[in-house]
Amino acid sequence: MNMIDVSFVAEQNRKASTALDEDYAALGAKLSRHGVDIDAITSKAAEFQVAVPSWGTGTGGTRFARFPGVGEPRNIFEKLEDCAVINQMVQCTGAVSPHFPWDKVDDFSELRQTADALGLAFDAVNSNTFQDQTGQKHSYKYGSLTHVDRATRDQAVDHNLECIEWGKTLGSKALTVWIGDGSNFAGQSHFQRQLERYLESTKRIYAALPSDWNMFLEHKMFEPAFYSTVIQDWGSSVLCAMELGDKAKSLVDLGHHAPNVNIEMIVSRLIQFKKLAGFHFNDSKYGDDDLDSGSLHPYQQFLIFNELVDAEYRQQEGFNPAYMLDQSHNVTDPIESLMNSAAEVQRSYVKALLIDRERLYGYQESNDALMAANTLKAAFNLDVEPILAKARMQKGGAIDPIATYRASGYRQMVGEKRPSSGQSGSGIV
Ligand code: PSV
Ligand code: MN
Repeated sequence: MNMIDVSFVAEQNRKASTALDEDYAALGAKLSRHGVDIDAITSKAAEFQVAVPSWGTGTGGTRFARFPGVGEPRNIFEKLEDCAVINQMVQCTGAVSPHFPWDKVDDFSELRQTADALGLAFDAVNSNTFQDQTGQKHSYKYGSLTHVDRATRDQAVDHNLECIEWGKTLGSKALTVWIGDGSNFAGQSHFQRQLERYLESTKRIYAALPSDWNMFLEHKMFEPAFYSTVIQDWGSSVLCAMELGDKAKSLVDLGHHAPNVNIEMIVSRLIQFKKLAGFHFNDSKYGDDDLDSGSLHPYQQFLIFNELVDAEYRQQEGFNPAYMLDQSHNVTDPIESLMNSAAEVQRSYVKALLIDRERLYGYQESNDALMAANTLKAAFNLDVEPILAKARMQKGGAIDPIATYRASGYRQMVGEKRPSSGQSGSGIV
């Protein structure tokens, strides 16, 4: 089922198709001079997928304020409708990652059927033991999976187990575990005992994973704990993943590192040791800003994809990362930000496909630093928009997703249908 009239999208595309054909032919001619077949790259672009976080469809906020948008989704069913619009326009976001209990429903089979009808699947399920829920017996104020109190740890483990059960019904294949556990004062927590408790809890969760599932361990340097965080970096994350077993891997959220950290190198290390779970894509200036992917550091994102495409090119064993967005949209229409971000991630992938890899290896082997750097830049500097637009159009999406979405009047329509409930399942994240 399409949320926006298919003939309307076709009509919008018709207006832009002559210009696209011209641009595509020009780029095709340029690439063919370097022995690259543009149609082959477009087919790869068309296969690319990045999942959308259900919580990203609501307007985000900071700890100071949240400024709700018009027609925000009030429950997971409405979030799915918005995700279907995003996928209809960009055609590379066919899966949604749910967060529990924000997206908890009475009937998970019904939820799966609804998603099916909208042409959507479910990506990794996310547990939430960083907030207290109404009526919850034990508070997570001082931690969850690592809490000093066994009953609190049990409650957090049980929540992860129920997430797996719900995920099974939804067709998910992974559980993402991010905890806010840590400390705010030096001396507040015993680092080693705290990590021992983490391992004890996560081993119980790991034991409940179906055989074809993975467990993604997400690290984050700080926040909400500001002195120490239990899984603060990829080192702690990968050590724990190694301790747990093959199905446990490290998930890289781009905003969860110290400023200036060489994230692409972390990615390379994780690939080498078959421990790369995947990504939460976003961008950041200062910390975990959750800005739109590629909005500030498109070159960094491209360098990450250079590593990913290199692994693909060399057919690295066990390489199968999960791609997902994890952003907070405070001042934009979340649908627009998610469409734009998905396209930006896809753009990095396509540019990385265009790196002349054999030439790059040659420069690396002959210590030609300048030409190695220029080889990367040559691909990054290409305008690959015609490839992205063509891939979208061939699959029934929009040549210009933002313009088509705006012209469709979808936001105004849901604005009338969804009066504000005054609260939202997402928001200050
Ligand atoms: C934590 O900052 C995080 O990146 C985790 O992925 C959470 O699940 C998500 O944001 C939503 O709060
Ligand atoms: Mn994240």
